[in-house]
Amino acid sequence: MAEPYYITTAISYPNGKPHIGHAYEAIAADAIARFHRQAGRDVRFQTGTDEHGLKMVQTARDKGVEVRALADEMSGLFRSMCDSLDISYDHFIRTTEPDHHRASQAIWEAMAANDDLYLSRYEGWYSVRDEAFYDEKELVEGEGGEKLSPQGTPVTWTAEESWFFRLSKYQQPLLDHYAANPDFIRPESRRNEVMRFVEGGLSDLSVSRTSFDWGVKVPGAEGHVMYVWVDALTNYLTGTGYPDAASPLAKYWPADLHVIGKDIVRFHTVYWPAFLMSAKLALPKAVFGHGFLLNRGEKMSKSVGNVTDPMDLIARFGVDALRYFMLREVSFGQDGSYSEEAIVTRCNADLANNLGNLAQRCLSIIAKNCDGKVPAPGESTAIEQALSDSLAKARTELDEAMDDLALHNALEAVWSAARFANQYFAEQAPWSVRKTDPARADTILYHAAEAIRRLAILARWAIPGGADKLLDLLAQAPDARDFDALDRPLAPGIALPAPSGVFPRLEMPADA
Ligand code: ME8
Repeated sequence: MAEPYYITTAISYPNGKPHIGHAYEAIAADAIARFHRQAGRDVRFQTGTDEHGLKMVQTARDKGVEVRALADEMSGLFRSMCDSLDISYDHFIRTTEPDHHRASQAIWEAMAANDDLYLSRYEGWYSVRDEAFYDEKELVEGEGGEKLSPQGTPVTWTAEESWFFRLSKYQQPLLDHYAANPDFIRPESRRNEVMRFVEGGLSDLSVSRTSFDWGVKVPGAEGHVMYVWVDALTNYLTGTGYPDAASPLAKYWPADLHVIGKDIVRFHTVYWPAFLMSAKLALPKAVFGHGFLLNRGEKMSKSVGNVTDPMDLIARFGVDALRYFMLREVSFGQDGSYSEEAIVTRCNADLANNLGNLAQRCLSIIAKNCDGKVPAPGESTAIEQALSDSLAKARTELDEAMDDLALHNALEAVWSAARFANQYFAEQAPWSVRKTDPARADTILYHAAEAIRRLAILARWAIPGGADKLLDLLAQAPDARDFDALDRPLAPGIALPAPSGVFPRLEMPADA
């Protein structure tokens, strides 16, 4: 039986349209999910929208619409963005769904049964933008002397009756967990930050609100809805059928990987494991906090007017180019910058001029000179062995890089073999060898086609559309596209469809 692998993205606030940061996270998590599927694992990949909380209530009020209507409309846009980006989610969760309310109430009751919830009064600072409570000592001063959260968002003084979670009780268990599981929080820099924060002491956490009713009702406490992060984090469990232990999805818990952005690492590595310990549930195996995507090095903001709609980039460059750029150009875990010129430069070099060009030239010679059939190779030489070795090395390095979640290095490993294959083709020049030694030309064309096949399989998790087109052009069956097919060489004699271009050359923007 295939080993289960459960991977999730954060669930996005549907208080506005998706932006490029949301697209980036979905692409990165999708690439990891597809990699594990290609490796033969039983993958479940979940994404979705986080629809409760004060931010949603206030945005709806400002727009003069019902909060449910806002959630419905925007959640639909997030789902279509995922579809347009070839995101292979198995489930798109919405926290307004009844099964999610049931799961959130179940974890609440489990925490209560462990004596970790008590009624008291909250008085302190709250940032609606971050949906987060802050200690006085964490606040910073704004330009006009006003108090701001450490993320630079406005805070308001809040005082209301609230249920509290005994977070303080979990300080030592959390530190013990981090120490025993060095890979629980990645990358390393974020792990250090979290450990320092927890070592500094944890206050109990206010986990219910009474000033609005858009949320999951607290069981047995009239007038209280859960603090949005309690229900939001529980989405990962809802997706595995919780609290139904007999659900066929229960095998996916604990999650193998939560992919999230750097701004919400604390929620996922302090609050979430503490809630799970309290409810006596297993902890996710790993949380990865990726960096932020910046527009030409600048933070995106509505006031600067540099918020990019991912749908515009897809329309302009195509899905493969956008996916390839984001995965290859950003060091996964660090902030990355994008611009139209950088996308064009990177994708033309690696997709159009390298892999695409190799495929185009090799397949059109086969179509013209070999009757459209994969030619039979004759005896190979040391250079063919070197080509095959470079592809085998790419596979090993790909596995190692993916173990470290170094997505950019994983692609670099594959493209290093692609460069070798291109050089092989250019130097062996089958179009000219054909005039004097047709059998040798067939050998070269065979090995080039086999290299394209292996490269397409090695790159498919990152650029599924283009890789599948290449494999279609090589007449490869759907069950011959996973990593185990790397060792089953191309069969000579099979008929190939008429070749066509796979990675178009992109045009530089006019003002570049
Ligand atoms: O935080 N670059 O939702 P969200 C890269 N609902 N990633 C970015 C980004 C950027 N410029 N801006 C945001 C929430 N993100 C909560 C999550 S999970 C139980 C609840 C990332 O819509 C951000 O870090 O504000 C987060 O991982 C995701 O987009 C959704 O952000």
